[in-house]
Amino acid sequence: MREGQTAVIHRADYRPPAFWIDSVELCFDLDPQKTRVLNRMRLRRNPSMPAEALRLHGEELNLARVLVNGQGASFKLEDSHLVLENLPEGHEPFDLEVFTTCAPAKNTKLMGLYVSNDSFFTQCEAEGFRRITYFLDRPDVMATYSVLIRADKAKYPVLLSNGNLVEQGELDAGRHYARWVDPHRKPSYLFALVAGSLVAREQRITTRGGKDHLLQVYVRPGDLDKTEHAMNSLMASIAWDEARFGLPLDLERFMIVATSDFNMGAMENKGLNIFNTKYVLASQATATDVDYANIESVVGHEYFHNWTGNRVTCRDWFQLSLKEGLTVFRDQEFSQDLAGEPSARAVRRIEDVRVLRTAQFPEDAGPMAHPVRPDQYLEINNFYTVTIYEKGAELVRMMQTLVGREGFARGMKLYFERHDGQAVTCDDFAQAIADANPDSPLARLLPQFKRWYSQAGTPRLSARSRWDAASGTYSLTLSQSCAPTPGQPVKEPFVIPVQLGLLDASGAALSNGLHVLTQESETLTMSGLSSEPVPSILRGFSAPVCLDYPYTDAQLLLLLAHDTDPFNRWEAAQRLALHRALQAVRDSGHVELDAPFIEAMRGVLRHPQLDAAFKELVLTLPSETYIAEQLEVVDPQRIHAVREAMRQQLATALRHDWEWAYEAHHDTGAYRPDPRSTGRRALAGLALTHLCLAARLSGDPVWPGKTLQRFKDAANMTDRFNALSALVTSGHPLAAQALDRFHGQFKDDALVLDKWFALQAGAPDRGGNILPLVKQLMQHPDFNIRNPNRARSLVFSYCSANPGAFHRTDAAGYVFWSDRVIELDAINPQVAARLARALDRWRRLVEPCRSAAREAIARVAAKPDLSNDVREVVTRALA
Ligand code: 0A1
Ligand code: ZN
Repeated sequence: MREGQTAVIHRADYRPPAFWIDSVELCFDLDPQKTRVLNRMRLRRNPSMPAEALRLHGEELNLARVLVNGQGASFKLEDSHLVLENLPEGHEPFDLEVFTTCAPAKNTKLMGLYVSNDSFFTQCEAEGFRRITYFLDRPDVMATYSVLIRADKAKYPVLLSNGNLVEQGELDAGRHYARWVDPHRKPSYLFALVAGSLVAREQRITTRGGKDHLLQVYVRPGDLDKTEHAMNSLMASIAWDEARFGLPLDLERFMIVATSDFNMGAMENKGLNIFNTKYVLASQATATDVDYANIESVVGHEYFHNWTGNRVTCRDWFQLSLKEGLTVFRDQEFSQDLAGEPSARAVRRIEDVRVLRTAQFPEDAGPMAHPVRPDQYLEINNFYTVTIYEKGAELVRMMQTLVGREGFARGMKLYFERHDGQAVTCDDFAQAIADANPDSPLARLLPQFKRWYSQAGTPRLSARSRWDAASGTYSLTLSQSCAPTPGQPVKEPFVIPVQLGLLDASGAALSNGLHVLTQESETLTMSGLSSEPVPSILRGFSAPVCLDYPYTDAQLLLLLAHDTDPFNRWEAAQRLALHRALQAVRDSGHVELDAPFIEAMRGVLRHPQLDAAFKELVLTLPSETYIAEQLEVVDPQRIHAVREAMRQQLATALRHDWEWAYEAHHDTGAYRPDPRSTGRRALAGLALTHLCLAARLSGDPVWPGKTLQRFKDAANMTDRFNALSALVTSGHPLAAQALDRFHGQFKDDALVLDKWFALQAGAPDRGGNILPLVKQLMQHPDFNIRNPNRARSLVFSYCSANPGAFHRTDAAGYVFWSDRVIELDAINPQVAARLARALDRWRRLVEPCRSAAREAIARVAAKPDLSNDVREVVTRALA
């Protein structure tokens, strides 16, 4: 093993720590080049563990001094550990003082203490605290923190850490200090420090219990007018968690700070959440409706972690989904509750399921497939995945389905009664939910239900029906199976809650109920029916499975027209489109959409009762990635061509309907990001795209001209960006001037520039034009690969989100990918490893793509000194 490389870590090897750290006093002298960190800890031996040496984690630190109880002590430095062997015996507490320095300005990994735009930020989850000081950097070691920060006052007027500000004042030489004390014990991954020239929006609130709190959203000067939505989202989150789960805000002060250099979305540090600016800053001029919705859910997510993650945390990182799956479930419920009406809730649900199916299902079928509670990892940063988050949330959702909404709230209450202040496991959570609902199917089936945590892979749920007209008997056989995943050749049956409805031939509802499938195969029988019913299976997407039922077009059209379950209504349309797309892909790419399909789409578009948001979802074809997932051999270019041809035909055939839709929905009045107006803007945007596509074929200049005008006159970013996107995706010549104008107008707004890069890199490929454009944009003065948002907007938008352009038969896309993975790995391994995953599904690619992709992965794998992050991804891909 090379230096810095570590071995695989196994869940089965978990051992409690040999020492506890009860309290920590940290003193920071901030300097971008050389920050001094004095760390005074109070430790004691863990009485339930045999005596052994203390091994503290540390990375890229310069060690200056170690004192035990105030005396110089002997120590060793051993592969990223500070080892102390001769510590006081017995179980009395002792003091350990460690003095180190680090170099925040050189920290391009953005883990630990780093500098962004001349301010200091920290990121400690999962293992960043060890880059700040030597520590037992593991989540089951919880301590109280007192933090003294000293820094130049002019450069860093604001000094923040977790908890309460207890003292501040002036020092010599233009420096000042602040002392923060966090009253809550916490693991090191929740530590945070911020110092810089920042301003805050403030809000004082009184919560239900009569307690006063100060809420603050810190941003760079100039961005204050973009913080209102984040603050509103925070207040809504606080109110929601009290109302739905009885969980109050337990802090006097709750702070959010935004930074434009951040590896992920945001981080739930106790009382001091640090956010990617993308999930804080919004104004109608610069942010789209999607941005507004994302801010609401990420602010909610981080706030909800205050209980699910912070008050009760994870015993070890294999339990990550304990906090992430549960907190995603909570943020999804929050967004649904805020959406209000059932149809708006359904829109949220459909959006969540779309993410699950286009991102998590492929992960679960690829080389990085892992259980929601993994058994092993090389680099924990690689496990902040859609499986841990989104599939984890589906597991929690199934538990709620099995115990009911009230039963679930009862389970949560018991979970906190039992485990507040502890570091626990996924088993502990499931046990609490089951124990609070002893008569529920969950309690009865708990050991089997927990297979969802231990077995990877997406189960396949097959349904087959039989109709006996003579006796009026209908039977439905449900069977389950799950393909092998790495290290798990055989799977045991899951507990699958199947929400099931039946419709009669006229579309009227016959029945609706929950069937809990536990066997490999079970048959349900209904008698006394006068005609063969149509099944509506897996309503609301009641389990994260792949449903296989041989629906006929007639059945799907009936469901689309009449199902009372909006999810399955949408699903029926997706299946109709998917059948046609798959047929065309198999049929050498030839598509000719049939009249019944087009009429069904017209019927939805013109429907007098359906919401605009729902129509937009129905009229959006399944993604290229989702289509690809249904195929054994994937030809991304052909899939792209088929989907584009289908879009083109929908554009032309429904041209008058799109015109009507645009005219009827585009004027949404004063900007408000509520579900109704958001849906109207989304549908108007989809209409414009189709109108520009139709014009492309007919050569008619009217709609592209109108679109350009719309782009110029738009009163908000959603409308402006939708118009720009319509011109760019239809490949219209007017796109060039619109893009220039957009750049000129927003060149000083980093988040808007990200959209500008992403739109171009994600545009439909026409004759191989996207890769040269991406390369050219890499030379643009505004491009900077060190900034994760910017790297994602250009490089990821091309490699991970534009399959038709990326999978070139000349392999140039893959060569570009391997160059970028290697380049990024030297800067920021976490971001590099995410990019490395763009080729996860290479084995399914059609030749010559398959061989070329393998070669590109092998090229990365052969590079000496790869980070653990990238090494794990490429090794698994080639295994
Ligand atoms: N816990 C955060 C996600 C997060 C994880 C790792 C990070 O840095 C490597 C940053 C954030 C969340 O779920 O929001
Ligand atoms: Zn989270």
